[in-house]
Amino acid sequence: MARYRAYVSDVSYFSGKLETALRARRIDYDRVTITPRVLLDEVLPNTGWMKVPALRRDDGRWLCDTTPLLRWLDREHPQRTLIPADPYRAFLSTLIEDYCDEWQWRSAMFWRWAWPDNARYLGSRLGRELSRGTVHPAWAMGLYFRKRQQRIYLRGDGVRADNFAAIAALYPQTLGWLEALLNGRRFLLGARPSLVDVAWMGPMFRHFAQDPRPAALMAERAPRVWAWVARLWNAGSEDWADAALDDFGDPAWNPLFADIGAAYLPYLHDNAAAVASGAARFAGSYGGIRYADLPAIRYRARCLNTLQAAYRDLGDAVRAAVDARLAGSGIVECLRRPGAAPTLPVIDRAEGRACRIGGAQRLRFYFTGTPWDAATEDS
Ligand SMILES: N[C@@H](CCC(=O)N[C@@H](CS)C(=O)NCC(=O)O)C(=O)O
Repeated sequence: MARYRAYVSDVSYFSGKLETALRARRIDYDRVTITPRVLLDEVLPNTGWMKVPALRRDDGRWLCDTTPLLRWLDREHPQRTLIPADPYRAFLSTLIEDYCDEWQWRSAMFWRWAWPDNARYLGSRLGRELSRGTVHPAWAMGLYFRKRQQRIYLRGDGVRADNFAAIAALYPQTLGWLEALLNGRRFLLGARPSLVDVAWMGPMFRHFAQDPRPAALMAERAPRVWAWVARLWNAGSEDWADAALDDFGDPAWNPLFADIGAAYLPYLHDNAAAVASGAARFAGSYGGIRYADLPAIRYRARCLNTLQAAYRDLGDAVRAAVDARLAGSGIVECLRRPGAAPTLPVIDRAEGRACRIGGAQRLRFYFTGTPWDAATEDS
């Protein structure tokens, strides 16, 4: 029996991210693909939220939330670590990880759920996965989840007829960025995988490389990205621990940094302002796309605080190097501008928060899933 048990879904963004890291690092784990009952009876009471992935160690310790979890794993298992050892690369990698986790999410959900052919296929896969051990037929579960995901992550996440084409264009643009970065490199920072590769596997693996529509586009337009996804999934078979990492000096990083500065961080600031004011929804234009109705997400207000704290904690010389590399992108200004919800806790805890959930809440979660934010939160 392996030391860890990973609770995952075969189609999940963040499960794909965690499994890529575990495999690359040769950390053994048994896979448990979730059902509603496993989520309600095991994952939720031990982690405080009903999300995958979650990790249970053989000593009974539960871990969740891939961002702090990857750091926890690097501390716990010092061989084949993924987070760059030097603070300059580590900070830029963290910035990109946050962008991949939170800003690429809409694009990945869009390409999965916006067109009926892809959405029906994914609905049927999810239906099969989630109906195991329940009285619900797979087709009904699939239909339910397709409608639920479209309600929460398309319409509920600001997708409308007037921005549909612009949102659709984001993924092909991203393919172009990664295709350029992988020109002459096996991984995004050179000869070995690191945090930025794993972060990009969130959107790129379970969604873009495996959902039929975006996968066809990837194979056609970005064969290097297509090969890199498979290489990363197989990175456990290579010996790479000592290879040096590039320093983000390649100008091919510039369009990505430009999007973080022009779209993602301004969005995080507006989101934090909405959370601070108690608003449930807000509007804004990011990267030239107008979103008339976005949800205010508490977790992402914490993301802003986490990035700003990491920036503040850099030593002066490292911060100057970061500022120089990011000059002109708008990122540094956003990192220095105070956020509107500074008292919300940073995201630094991988240990699950055990919680007791009442019958009514269990029933609500069963039908609607946990909200975007955790059921319980650090304070
Ligand atoms: N920040 C979390 C996000 C985890 C997450 O959102 N997982 C999704 C699947 S990829 C989920 O379980 N969603 C549950 C739901 O939609 O009800 C992490 O990095 O692990």
